[in-house]
Amino acid sequence: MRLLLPRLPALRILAGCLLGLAAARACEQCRLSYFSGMEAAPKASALHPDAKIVEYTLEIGERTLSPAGSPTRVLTVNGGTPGPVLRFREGDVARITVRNTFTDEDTSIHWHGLLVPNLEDGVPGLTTPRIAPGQSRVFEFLVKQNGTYWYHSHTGLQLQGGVTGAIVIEPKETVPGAEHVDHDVAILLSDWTDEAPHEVQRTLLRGGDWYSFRRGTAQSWLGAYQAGKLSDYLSREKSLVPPMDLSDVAFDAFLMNGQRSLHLPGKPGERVRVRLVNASAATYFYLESALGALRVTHADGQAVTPFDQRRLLIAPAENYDLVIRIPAEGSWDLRATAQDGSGAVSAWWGEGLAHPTPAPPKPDPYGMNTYLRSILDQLDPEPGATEAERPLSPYGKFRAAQPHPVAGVHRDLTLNLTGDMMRYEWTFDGTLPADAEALRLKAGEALRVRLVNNTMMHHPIHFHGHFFRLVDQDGAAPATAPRKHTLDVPPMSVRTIEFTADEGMGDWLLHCHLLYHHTSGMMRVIRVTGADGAEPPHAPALHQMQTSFAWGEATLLSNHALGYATFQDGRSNWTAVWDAGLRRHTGHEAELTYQRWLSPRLSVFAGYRFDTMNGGVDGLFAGATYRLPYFMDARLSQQSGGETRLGLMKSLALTDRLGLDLSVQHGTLTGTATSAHLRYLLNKETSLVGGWSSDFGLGAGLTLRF
Ligand SMILES: [Cu+2]
Repeated sequence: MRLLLPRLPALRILAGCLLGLAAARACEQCRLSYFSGMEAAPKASALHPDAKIVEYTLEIGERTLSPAGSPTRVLTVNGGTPGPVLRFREGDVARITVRNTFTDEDTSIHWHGLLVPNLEDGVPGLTTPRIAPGQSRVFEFLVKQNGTYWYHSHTGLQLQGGVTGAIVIEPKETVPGAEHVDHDVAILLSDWTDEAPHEVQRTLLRGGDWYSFRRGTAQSWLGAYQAGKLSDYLSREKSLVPPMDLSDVAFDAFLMNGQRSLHLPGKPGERVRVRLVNASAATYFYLESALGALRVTHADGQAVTPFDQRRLLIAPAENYDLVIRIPAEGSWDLRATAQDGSGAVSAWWGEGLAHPTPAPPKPDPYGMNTYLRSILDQLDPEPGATEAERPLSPYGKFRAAQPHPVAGVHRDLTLNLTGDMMRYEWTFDGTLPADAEALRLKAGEALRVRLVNNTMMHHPIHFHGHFFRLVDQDGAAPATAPRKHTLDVPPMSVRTIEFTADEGMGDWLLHCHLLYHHTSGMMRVIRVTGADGAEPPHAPALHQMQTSFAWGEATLLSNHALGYATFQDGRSNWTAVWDAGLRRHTGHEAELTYQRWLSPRLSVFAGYRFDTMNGGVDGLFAGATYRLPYFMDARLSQQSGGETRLGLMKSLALTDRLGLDLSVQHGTLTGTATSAHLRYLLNKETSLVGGWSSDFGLGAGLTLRF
């Protein structure tokens, strides 16, 4: 066993990690010299000397504010969230100074939906130098489009913290036939949590049902039984399909322009252009108004032939322009309701009697099959089909006001949207960004991408620096297909997009705009080479995100104390577990392990065990875990000294608060041990526990999560 040690996967992987780290450092160095070379090249103001220069300064910092009602740390742009609306006219040169006033955090700003040179795209480390604390960077680019867009930090989770704002670009000339409006207002939708965003991500990674419990969408045996869906619940568990979720996180408030309710100016009979941007980190909204169907004039900044939609689904990072008319009497709202039904926020126009918009029907947590069927029906609608109760994005109604043919050589690519809900890992093609090759495309080449969503969640996919257009089901792409920067791909369905790599050489990011999916790995770099295949003047780099987190749990019962602590980095976990009797002669057992996940179902591990229970001995061990149907976990290990152990574990959600943990384990030297414990969720950190184990007997106590 001792001789085997250097061959243990743990050590080999550790060595690989260290080499990888060195390579990444070297790569960062070459990227820095590339950046300094690029910064020296002529800027937009020199290239377009006749253009008007419009300047802004954005100061990124932090303040104590109360977005959800109680004081908390908020990340701000010029002292508030959202930041100022940046207004331009098509043809201007934008010169924006971004100043980082944080004491210990980098920052960045990405211009979402704007066609800018690669260096100005704002993805730190990938396209643009990161902005260190106390430093500034001046962005300069030609504004070569019009419409509504937005900006946000692309560093870590700063978008969730509040670093965002709207961009409004007027057309160069008045558009013939454009609807006249009396007011023009930008509304930024966001989701707010008083928890630190880093803590949200840690909570998602550690697993458990805390957020779905808070949203009231947690599934359980009792809930399924009461809904008459027990057989659906069991067949889902049997085939290891995670519960469908319309959201991952539970939020404390939904906001419009940082407020829980907005009152906007306007007189009876006036018309208002509403520029809605979904700047939330993780929330899809249904937009609806008591005034009647919404008149949609632009999607993702692009003019569409105006159409009406009663309930408009807006994905994170998408934006729509609407035109509303203020009625003669009363106060009317435009309501944005979180798709999961967990909250809403409204903007109001007019004075007098309030006319609130009724809430859309709440989703049924057990209605997964109905929802999936409704998605299929909507993607392939019967002629004359009416708007669904819970509609998808109205892409079928989009007709671009101006045709935009995609030219160039076509290449086809399929990108699978993949996820491991249990470990909260979201990816493309099941590959983490660090292990993925950049997708290569020659300048001028057109790529058609089939986005195949193999998960039970919606994903809003955003491509940097380019517009793409939606190709319909049969692959035909009429020139009136809308151009978009962000596209919702519903659960278990396919959407196809195409675009031409015509915005310059360089690395461009393609990612899911659910922030916690993006940070967990649902991103890919598209590397545009020269038309002749010449490489960009820098080595491929990564848009790096924090991948390491730690958490644990300690349970103190009247008869024994047990728990674990783990440090996770990507697909690796370093874990300590312990279980010790509190009465005499009951012994203890502890393990230190390195575990590596090979697939969502399979992991291998190796470690050292300290064991004084049931004739156990100390020694090295190695083994594997495998997830069986019904989310039952099997664990097989072989220890030096001859102990072979097989364990089976299963957790049952009896109600949304009450769980039952069952385990049985057999060791060739230590015999059979069984246990059954009930857990009652008190709050995020604490549960009451009570039960029986063959090693320690009956006991009750408390679990603390940290
Ligand atoms: Cu996603």
